[in-house]
Amino acid sequence: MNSPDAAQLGKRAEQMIRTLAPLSSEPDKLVRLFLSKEHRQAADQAAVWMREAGLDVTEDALGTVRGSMGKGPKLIIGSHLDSVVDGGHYDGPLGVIAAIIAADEIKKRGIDVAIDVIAFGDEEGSRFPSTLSSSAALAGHFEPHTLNLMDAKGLTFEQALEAYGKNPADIPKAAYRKSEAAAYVEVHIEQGPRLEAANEPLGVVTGIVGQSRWSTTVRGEAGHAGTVPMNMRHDALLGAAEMALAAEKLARAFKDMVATVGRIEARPGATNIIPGEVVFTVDLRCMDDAERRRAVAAFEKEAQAIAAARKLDVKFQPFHAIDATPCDRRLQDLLASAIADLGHKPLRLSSGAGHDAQAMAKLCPSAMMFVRCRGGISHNPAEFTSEADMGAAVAALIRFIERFAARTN
Ligand code: HGY
Ligand code: MN
Ligand code: MN
Repeated sequence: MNSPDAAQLGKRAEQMIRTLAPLSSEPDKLVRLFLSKEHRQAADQAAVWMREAGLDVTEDALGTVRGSMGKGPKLIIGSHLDSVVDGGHYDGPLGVIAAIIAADEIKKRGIDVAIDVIAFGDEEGSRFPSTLSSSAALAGHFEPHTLNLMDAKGLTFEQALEAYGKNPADIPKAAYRKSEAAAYVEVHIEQGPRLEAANEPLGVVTGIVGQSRWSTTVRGEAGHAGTVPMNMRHDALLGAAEMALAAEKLARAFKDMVATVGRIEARPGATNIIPGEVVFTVDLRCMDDAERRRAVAAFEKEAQAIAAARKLDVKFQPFHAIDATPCDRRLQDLLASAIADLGHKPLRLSSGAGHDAQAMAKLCPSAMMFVRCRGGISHNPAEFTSEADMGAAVAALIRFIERFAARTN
């Protein structure tokens, strides 16, 4: 039986992407939140594909689906099924689908290697203000306070788990022992423009950016929009706006730093009321952790000065911080050799996006393969990766597994 070529692998991947695409809580945009009905449907579909590939399928206390083959320390390959609100169809699912197809092919070729294929459910943190919770559980560092986090409807993480049919007391059982995990590899769209600019379909990730995320609450004084003179106002929104611009200015001043105010809410939120309270989020990223921490401190100082000048009150509520994570050098080189075996030039590049590989790196050597995406667009319904590039990625992953197996057998 001859093995499928990259074009056939890409066609199969695209069919699977299309199968998952409609699993969304909204009819006209992709919204697939952790522990939602749509997560359940996507997890069930991934389990069907894993079984069809001959894998033994289990599901852990966070809803992570695991398809296993072989005995001994596992080569863990996976990514996430959850999406951002109004996201694209490749961010996450491509990595799960590539792992399933590759495991299927490896099994068919009779190559002796122990693999766990993983479909995580909470990488984006779109429902609860936590990210990477399911991969953190697998890597043995799930933080119990996560259980008390609330979603937009006031449901706690713990209540949502129970509604999904899980017992939070079982979370520790999801963790691998270090001796059970040989390595973790993740295939993911680049979500940036560098592979396209280099006219290369695949790249090897050298490291994943460090992140700090917090919410900032600015309190002033609500008042009548028509009767309070400008010089007597304590307008929380204008204070927040000045702080948002300060975050931008900071990021521009530091090398390789980005800062984003992605969400802002003015209360009470009426046209004719001066906002008395504003809450906004900041997402600040940098490959240099010391610089990132310096920038967070500088922002807080600047925000307090702005608040003092406007007679406002300001509070900061950090909710996510993760250090920059270098990818394992040997796995990088093995990925680069596999990509080169297919005749492509393996570009090495860092990731400005966070990934489950960051959480898994605390368990075992971890690495990532990037796949070109059109215009580098992601977290946007226009996100797109061609069948040809997906085929190249799956073929390179299969080649990587063959090299990995040869190295360890
Ligand atoms: O936000 C990120 O970096 C990732 O897409 N969750
Ligand atoms: Mn994402
Ligand atoms: Mn992702």
